[in-house]
Amino acid sequence: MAKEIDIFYDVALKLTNQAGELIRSKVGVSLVADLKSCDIDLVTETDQAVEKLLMDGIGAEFPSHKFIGEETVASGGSCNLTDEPTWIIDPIDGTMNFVHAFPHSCISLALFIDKQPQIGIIYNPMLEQLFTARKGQGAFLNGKQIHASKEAVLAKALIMLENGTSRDPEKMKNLFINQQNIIPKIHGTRCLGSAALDMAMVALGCADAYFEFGIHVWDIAAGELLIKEAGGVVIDPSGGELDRFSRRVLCASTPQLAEQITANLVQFYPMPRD
Ligand code: LIP
Repeated sequence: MAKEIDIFYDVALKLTNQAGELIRSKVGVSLVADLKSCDIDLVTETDQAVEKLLMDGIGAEFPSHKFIGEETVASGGSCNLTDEPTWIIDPIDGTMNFVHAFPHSCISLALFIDKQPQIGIIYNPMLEQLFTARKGQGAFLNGKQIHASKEAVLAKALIMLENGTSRDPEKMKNLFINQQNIIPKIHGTRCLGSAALDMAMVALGCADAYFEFGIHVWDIAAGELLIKEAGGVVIDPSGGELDRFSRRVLCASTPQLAEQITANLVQFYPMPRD
């Protein structure tokens, strides 16, 4: 199976680079964005074209493989993970950034087999940042191994915090309460506008944690393996095991830091699940 996964990885990487060229060619072009769940949840033709390029390319090489893609699910496609080899794809994570030519968007692509992540790829084509991870083989940025920080003290933590793509009043109220609770107790927060790139910063060791209520499985699928292979933890924000379809995630450099963040969070349970 290891040899097969090598082949899956090589094909995925080739297609990701092609998709990156497509994204680069469209940056700054006056893009027409359609609205999804609200006026800050955007999708462009490039999101859809990238997802099609990846799915068509992988499907041509491996016809039995399954897919969970953000834009395919948005059009009524399946969001069901089985034991079959399944690619979980966010074609452009940070579509709002892409529309504004703010250079923090990425392709997020993960392969799951028997419901376990085997490959994680997060590629920001605007800044040429290629984050990769293979199960049991470490995490890398542009081929150089990376490691999560060893930060275990909340007061010294730099935490990635997103405003999200929802206007839901209850969700926004929870976001503001958690910001008020946690910001006075830490070094600071940063917001990239992309869940996958936030997770890449934790794997890179330049941020110590990230949490968000309201993400989707395609936002976190690649980042989960990247952080775990970099030595960090990815769990449910209440402290339990990650539930990939619950639309909740907490990532941290160490279990000790994760525990302190959990103790300071007011929990929120986005519905519906993925
Ligand atoms: C989203 C980001 C948003 C973040 C969400 C998701 P999308 O990506 O734009 O900042 O909070 O978790 O990652 O919807 O543009 O692919």
